[in-house]
Amino acid sequence: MSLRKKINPDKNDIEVCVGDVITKGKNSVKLLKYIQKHNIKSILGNHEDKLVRYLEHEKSEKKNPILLDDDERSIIEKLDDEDIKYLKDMPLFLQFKNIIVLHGGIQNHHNLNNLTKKEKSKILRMRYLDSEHNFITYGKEDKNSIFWADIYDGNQGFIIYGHQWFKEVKKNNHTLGIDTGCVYGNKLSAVVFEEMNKDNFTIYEEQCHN
Ligand SMILES: [Mn+2]
Repeated sequence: MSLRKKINPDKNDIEVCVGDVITKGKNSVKLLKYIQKHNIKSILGNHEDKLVRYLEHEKSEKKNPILLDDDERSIIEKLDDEDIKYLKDMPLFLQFKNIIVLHGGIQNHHNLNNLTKKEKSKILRMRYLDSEHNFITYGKEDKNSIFWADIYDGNQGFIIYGHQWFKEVKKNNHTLGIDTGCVYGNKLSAVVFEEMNKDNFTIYEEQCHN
């Protein structure tokens, strides 16, 4: 809320979160209601994806294969139909002219308009690639691993992403990583584009406390 105060968006602005708006603090449901109330969009993060998949499995008679932690369970209990619809409607990515917002990352051979189920799952979770540019699962990276944005060639557009946090906004030629670890006591960051021009942006930041 204090970061939005600094930015002072007007009603013609489009506000977009980079996903994982829930399970990253004590006020997940409050935040979910806040962004709906203020007409803020969010693309899908892996944390929303997990809850949405859990809810899908709940419709079946079979035992739910997705295990929730205490926080996730308490969130699910508090969601109303509108919250669930908002979560289920979160898109994998949003595109504004040449600017694309997605959660994790992409590889140079990905085509955002023609993705397999497996590729969609990777886009939500991508961090590091190995020396042959293969996806590495979380925790398996080593000193030879390559962060996806460091080799992305821009063929799908200029990408704004979250998922991996950095002390400062991570700037590459064709990407901006704007998760700056608010929940870990660092700061919350936003990038504001003028006229949807990828070369005309300002970064706003708010130090997080506690
Ligand atoms: Mn994530």
